[in-house]
Amino acid sequence: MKTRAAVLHGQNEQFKVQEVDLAPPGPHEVRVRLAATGLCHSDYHLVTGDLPMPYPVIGGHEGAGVVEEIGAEVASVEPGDHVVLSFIPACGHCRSCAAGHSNLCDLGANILAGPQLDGTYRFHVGAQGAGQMCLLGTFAEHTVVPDVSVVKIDRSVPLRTAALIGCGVPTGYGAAVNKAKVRPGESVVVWGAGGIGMNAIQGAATSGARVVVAVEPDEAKRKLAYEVFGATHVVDPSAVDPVDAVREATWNRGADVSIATPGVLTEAILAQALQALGKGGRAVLVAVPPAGADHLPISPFDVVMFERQVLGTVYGSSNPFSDIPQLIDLYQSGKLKLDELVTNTYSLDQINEGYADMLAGRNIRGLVVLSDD
Ligand code: CXF
Ligand code: ZN
Repeated sequence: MKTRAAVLHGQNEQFKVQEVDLAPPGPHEVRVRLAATGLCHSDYHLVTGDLPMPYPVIGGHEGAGVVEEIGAEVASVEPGDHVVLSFIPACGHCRSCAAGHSNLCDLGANILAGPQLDGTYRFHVGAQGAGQMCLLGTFAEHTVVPDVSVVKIDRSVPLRTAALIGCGVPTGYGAAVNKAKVRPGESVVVWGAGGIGMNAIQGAATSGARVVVAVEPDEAKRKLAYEVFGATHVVDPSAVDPVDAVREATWNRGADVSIATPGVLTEAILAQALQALGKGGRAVLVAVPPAGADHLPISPFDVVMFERQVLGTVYGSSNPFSDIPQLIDLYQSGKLKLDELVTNTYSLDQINEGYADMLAGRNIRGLVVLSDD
């Protein structure tokens, strides 16, 4: 079939919205009509090359939609089912999945390769195969993805809201809840209050953190972090030294937990996130480091003598098949804020405008609406 997609043809180019060919789903694959997709910074890393993928590539890895067709041997969903797309597939059987760490599923090794799991392309631009970001390619009206990348959800959830649970929400919320395991009374600092950081803030707040410091240069984001998502302190790092501000907010102890979520994990922010730690503090690194970054600016002596920990997390250390439905339950019971994350909506044709807004700091999450579902 023909569909429309935002295709990236080369480094530092814009997404080109164009008609593309989409092959039918193969065995263990499903075709999804997408309702909406979020504009995550990671797709912009495809533009800069911080995340290397072969071009052409269909961007997008945060989306939700309706299953239209299933390939052979698909048993988990049927046409008409509503699904959130998981940016890491979860096979359920590999050692990581079996141990309850599906975010580390062995199939995750393929998410930046381009083609589907069998090595062939579902999307073609003319005669050329086009890869799919994270096997998904949600910057498209329709896509074909592995069945282990779709999580069935209840039809009562608006799909535009559910799309956010594909990446930003579990990544940020899970960084606080699953990886840092924030405990009541702890002090948490979150670096960046964008699509990931705002969810880390709400994860820390709902876990009972006594202090939640949001370090964010943009005033509108600071205001939302404080008024809506549960930050107790907000800091403009262009006006004051954020490490000093964290010490002040924590009775000079430093943070128990420091979560780094900026669009790009620069060495300067990374150094501040580590310096803000108190004794026994846990730093949780979420953001994608720039290509070539190869060391952590923390003294091994401090790691030993103050028992500081530096932890990485991907997908908020979530298990998509259990955590995505659980996040939806939390949203439906009023315990998780999602609608407030969407700052602007766009059509697919406006996708480059959406990224310009993100880069200018105007978006928490920009959402591209792809259908009326
Ligand atoms: C990223 C992590 C690196 C691969 C692509 C997705 N996470 C969230 O955006
Ligand atoms: Zn993402």
